[in-house]
Amino acid sequence: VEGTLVRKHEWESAAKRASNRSWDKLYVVAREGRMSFYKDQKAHKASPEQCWRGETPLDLTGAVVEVAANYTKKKHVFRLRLASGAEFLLQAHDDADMNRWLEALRAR
Ligand code: I3P
Repeated sequence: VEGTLVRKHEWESAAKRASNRSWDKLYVVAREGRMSFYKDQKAHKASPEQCWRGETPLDLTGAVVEVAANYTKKKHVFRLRLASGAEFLLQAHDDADMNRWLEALRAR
């Protein structure tokens, strides 16, 4: 699954709040148990191995996704919690788009 999402990093690990907490609009590709972020679709096509800001792709093994019901500042936001304890909020385009991501990420 791939597409544009707006991302906020909330937790580095279960005990450490993320330091960079701004929302970033990114192109997201989830496949083969990994989630990678790119500046835009063009950047992904040009060099799929080179992620945004040199980030390492997220390991989705054991990851959990849920609608971020307690986050009320934005709509269509879901939470991604990794096995490492890291946590992200991801804002989809609309509810249908959010459900598409939730289904795809749960189906892995
Ligand atoms: C963050 C930015 C986020 C905000 C976050 C801020 O500041 O304003 O939008 O999260 O609040 O720290 P900066 O852009 O300077 O990094 P919300 O949109 O959820 O309020 P937070 O630290 O309370 O998470």
